[in-house]
Amino acid sequence: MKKKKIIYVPLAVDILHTGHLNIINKAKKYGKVVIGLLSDNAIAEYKALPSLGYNERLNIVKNLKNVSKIIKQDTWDYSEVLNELKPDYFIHGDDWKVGVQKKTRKKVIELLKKNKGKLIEVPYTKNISSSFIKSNLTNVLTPPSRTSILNRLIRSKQIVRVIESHSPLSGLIVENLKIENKKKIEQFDAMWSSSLTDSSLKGKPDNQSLDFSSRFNGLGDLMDVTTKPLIFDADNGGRLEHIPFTVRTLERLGVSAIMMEDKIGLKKNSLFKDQSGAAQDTIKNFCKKIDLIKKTRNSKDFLIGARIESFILGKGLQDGLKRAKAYSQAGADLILIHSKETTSKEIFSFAKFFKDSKYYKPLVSVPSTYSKTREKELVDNGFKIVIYANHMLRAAYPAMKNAAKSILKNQRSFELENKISSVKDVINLIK
Ligand code: SPV
Ligand code: MG
Repeated sequence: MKKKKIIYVPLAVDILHTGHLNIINKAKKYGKVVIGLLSDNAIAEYKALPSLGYNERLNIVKNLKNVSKIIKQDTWDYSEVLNELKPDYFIHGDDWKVGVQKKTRKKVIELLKKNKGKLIEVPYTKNISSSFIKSNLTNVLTPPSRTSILNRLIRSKQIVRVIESHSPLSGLIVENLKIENKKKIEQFDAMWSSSLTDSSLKGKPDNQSLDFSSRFNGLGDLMDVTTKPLIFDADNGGRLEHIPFTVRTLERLGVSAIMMEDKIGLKKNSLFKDQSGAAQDTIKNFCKKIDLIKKTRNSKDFLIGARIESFILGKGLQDGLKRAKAYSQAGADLILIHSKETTSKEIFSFAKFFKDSKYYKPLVSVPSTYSKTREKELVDNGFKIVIYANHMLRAAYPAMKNAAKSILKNQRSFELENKISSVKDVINLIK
């Protein structure tokens, strides 16, 4: 008997739509349909994480009538599956002829040729793709599903890239910005709500004079118009008695993590040279706060970040490691090791011991002063999250000042026109 032909169809299937069914039904006419279901890791390399995790998507595809087999497609490189499965046909949307996947397509064609396989390209229908449907669904992203995105990103990405957003407008930049770099799409994964930039924006010092209630109001506006996850900088968390209310509000807003630092007394920004008067909390007290958040939160996807200030206060590596172990045992989900050195030596010395310890939790870095450190080095040294903690505000401030200066100098705005956004650009951003 003639062997049935094999048709390989790589798919993400985040939102099952008629486009998928058309492809699968078309494939069925050629023979046995094998779906290469893209893993969360593979998808996250090029796009935002899918709304549904791999297992949920697997369950959906498994139940489709014309699917014979499913293979986990863990990369965008199809060499392995093409060499092993040797499909007779490979089906893909024709949108990969341009853009980042162009090279992949070329390689697939070469590999198919080797085994006398054929590529079938189906016309891409813009308004039935998952991305299109998702772009219309963003405003129904409910807090629990939004909250969980950070946890999933940590599990799916080499490094989770976070940038400060101090306003809905800066949040929209983070939401929409994508660049192509070395054949990869790069974007930010999440936002940081910084005490430093929130206070500066209100013309106040970063010493908790801006209270949580005011910050939450602004945060609500930011969460309203964006969908990416957010980490909230909660300074030292405030009074123990107030923590349950803070956690409740943050979860209700859809925030994904609270980051709390182990300092007490009148708060000073950690990047100030003079830390006199700033003291570190006892391990016991700080663990009590962690424990309280753990007991108060509704969902385990609302992550507890413990920020260690030992290096900032000159206490050194051993103190930092001792605290990391205790905070991890108390229930912290993330450990931020802070530093105001100009190189990453200090934080890497910490990571060297912590990354293989049995108390390991995903490590967070804030490279404000050691800004020469590249993300790749952070990954190689065991870091999972990078927070660019103040850069959107620092970029806006000189831009605004220079614009105002130019008008004062020229007594008209004409000289500025090619240095600032057109009104049309701003209108187009907010649609
Ligand atoms: C912030 O952004 O407010 C932070 C980070 O807490 S740092 O300014 O480095 O202390
Ligand atoms: Mg802060």
